[in-house]
Formats: sequence, structure tokens, C-alpha cells
Amino acid sequence: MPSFLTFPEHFLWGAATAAYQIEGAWQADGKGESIWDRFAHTPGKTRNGDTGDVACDHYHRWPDDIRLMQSLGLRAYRFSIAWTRILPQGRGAINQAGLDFYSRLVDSLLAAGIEPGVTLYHWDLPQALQDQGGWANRDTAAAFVEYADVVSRRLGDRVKLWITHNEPAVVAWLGHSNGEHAPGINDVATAAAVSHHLLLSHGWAMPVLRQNSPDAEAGITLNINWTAPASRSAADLDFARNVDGRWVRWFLDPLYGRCYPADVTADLEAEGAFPHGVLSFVQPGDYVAIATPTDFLGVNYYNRVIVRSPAVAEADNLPPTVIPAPHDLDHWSEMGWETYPDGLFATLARVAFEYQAPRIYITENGASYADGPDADGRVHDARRLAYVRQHLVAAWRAIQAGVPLAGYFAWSLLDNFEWAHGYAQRFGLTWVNYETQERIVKDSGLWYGQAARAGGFAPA
Ligand code: IFM
Repeated sequence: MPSFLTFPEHFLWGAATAAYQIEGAWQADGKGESIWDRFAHTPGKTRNGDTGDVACDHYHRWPDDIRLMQSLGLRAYRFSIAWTRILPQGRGAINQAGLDFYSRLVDSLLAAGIEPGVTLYHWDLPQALQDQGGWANRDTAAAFVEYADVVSRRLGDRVKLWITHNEPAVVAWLGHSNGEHAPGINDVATAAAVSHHLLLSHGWAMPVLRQNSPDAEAGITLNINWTAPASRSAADLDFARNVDGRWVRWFLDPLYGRCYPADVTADLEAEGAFPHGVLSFVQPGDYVAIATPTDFLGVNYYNRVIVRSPAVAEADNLPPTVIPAPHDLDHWSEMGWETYPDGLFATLARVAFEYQAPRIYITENGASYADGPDADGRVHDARRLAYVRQHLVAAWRAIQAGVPLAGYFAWSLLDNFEWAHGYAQRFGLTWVNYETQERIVKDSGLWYGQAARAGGFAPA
């Protein structure tokens, strides 16, 4: 390996956030209620009852946050739009103040030399649409297209990178099958229908984005971690197939024209996911719409998951995933996620060569560690720095192997609201004091900024 890893000239060195996780101002300037507002305000749903009501107060502090990005030398910033700032009731009346907010943000990013990348849906469905069935209702896919149209008509002249959805698998399975996320539903049949309507809304929105933003790239982001079996036993191997199938292939396959995978369809049928007939929610034309060609695939990669078949786990009284306790925190983040950079290389190769994704962005990658300021006022987060560096080495190796990787967005620019974990988990390159809203760039952020400026780094 060379002593300095140089990345392609136009590689996007970025950082990512999401609206509900950083903006706060949950009722400001005409914003409507989202399912995450409702969920977090419901006792018992998030750790310590934490909410995104204030979060990082980015809605008011965004000029400072842009200056922070500029000081780091970032070339790109991926953020999401809060649907309820634009259409407080989900569809119908447009809230100009919401559009103005994002328009100013985009203008200021461009003025600072930072490329804006917009995610349209990062989990905060308008509650008004949830009240009509949410993503289980096919009509929500039509509402999403209207929303995509309104946003891209306003920002489409300046935004050159559009992501329809962030991690539809998490929305479907965590939001609707185990209830850990908003809207907190626990029903596999609902989750299966939701997954289809999310994908459908993506496919329907693609031509609208192309029309309103003709010079832009548009695609979707999936969470693709590396799944491995705990042993070579038939049961564990089959369970690893099942887990990877429902979290990854169930989404990748239809997006790349292969329809839903038969083995996962059978698994879901056995769980009662199709009470009205197998895949009864698929209508003529849906597969073609979902497989509308995209310009890129966004990959969110964090860790390897080593899975054990539930039958084996129960019989041997073992946990369903292999996580040693206590964790070695050099190798397992505070989320209990294993650091496994080879999995990023393998994942990039998989989507590039098996699915022929024409271009790939790593739209999220990062690790949660609680390190805060030391006596010197600095945040010496050596483990996160090592994590980011190791994953960028894997990304560089993938590029050498022929993967069309065009950018990397660290998760996250700031410590922020980590969904059901509240503020207990910190993923930021920047430490946030939630009492004072002070920001301190961590050592990992300083290192990443240097790499961004230099267009590469020394691997060791
Ligand atoms: O914080 C989340 C983000 O919203 C989606 N991807 C994973 C991150 C860490 O859990």
C-alpha cells in the first residue's frame, strides 16, 4: 500500500445529518407535526424521554454550522428536508417559510463552496399522513411524489445530488415490524406493505426529480451492513441468508430489476406478512417503476453483524447476535456495533459488481463513542479517528479494485439525536454541548478535514 492514499480529484468529501436529528424548532414558522414528533413525545418510546424538540438547534444555528464545515474543508454536505416544514399536513398547502429555510441553506452552502446533497425522506413522515395509514397506504407514495415535486421545483436549479429515501429497510422493519422507531407499529404485514410503498414512491419520484433538476444526479440510500453466520451449521447459514435477505436483497433486488427475492418472500409468507395473498400489494407496473434507473446508489455502512439462528440461540441459551460482553471498545462501538472495515470493501464490491450500480456514494459511515472534552478543552476521540481512517482505507482499496465510488459522507457532522437512543449515543465529528449548544470539533473531525483538504491521507 502506498504511503499516501490519493483519492480521485472530484471525490466528494462530505458529512451527513438528518432534519429531525439536528434541527430542533419542531413547531417553528408553520412546521407541522411529524411521526417522530409524536413518537418522541409519547412516554417510554425513547431513552430518558429525549426528543428532537431542540436537538442541535441547527434551524437557528445553521450559519455557524456552515462556517464549521467550511473551516474543516468539507466539499459536500448531505442533509434531509423535514417534509412537515414544507407541507405541514403532508400534502396541499405549502409553507413558504419552510421552503425559504432550505433555499437559504442551499445558497449559503454553495457560497461557502460546499456541494449540497438533499435527502427527501429521512423518516419524519407528516403525522397527518400517518393518520390516514402512513406508508401502509399506497396513496402516501403519491403524496411523496407531490412533496418531491414541490421541493425540487424550488431547489432543483442548485441542488445536484438528490436522495429519495434514507434506509427504507429501517423505516419498514424497525418502524412497522418491531415498533422500535416511529410510528411504533408491530405488524409484519404492515411492514411488508410499507417496504413496497417506500420503494414505489422512490421510483415514481425519479422522473419528477429529473424533470425539475435536469443536471442533477438522483438515487436512493440503503443501509447495507455485512451479515455473517455465527457458525457453518446449516441453521446459522440459513439464518444469515434470511437476515441479509430481508435487510438488503429485499430492497436491492427490485431496485435493480430483479423483483422481490423468492426466498425472502417465502420467509415473510411463513411469518404471516401476506394476509391478502402473497405480494398482493404489488400492482401492474410497480416493478418497472421501482427499477427506474438511478444515477447512483447511496450506501450506509457501519458494521458486521454475526447472527445465530434463533432456534440454536434458544436451545443453547445464547444471544441472537454475537457480541462479547464486556465489549472491547476498540473493536465495538458504544452502539455494540463491530468495527469491520473489510465489510465496507465487500459491500462496495457487491453493489458495484453484482448489481452493477453505476456510481456509489458512501452516504453514511461512522461510530458512536461518548468521548467529551478533556482538561485541554479538546475531544481526543482516537477510536473514532481510527474507525474513519480504516474505513477510508477500505474505500480507497475499493476504488483501486474498480468500484465507481464517488464520495464519502461521514456520519455525522454533529453529535445528535440518535432516535430511540436519544442523546446517549454520539456519532459526531463535532461534539455538541446540549445545554449551551457549544460545538467542539473532535480530533476525528480535524483529521477528516485534513484528509478532505489534501484529497487523501497517510494510511498509518
Ligand atoms: O443516526 C442514524 C441515521 O439517522 C441513519 N443511519 C444510521 C445512523 C446511526 O444509527
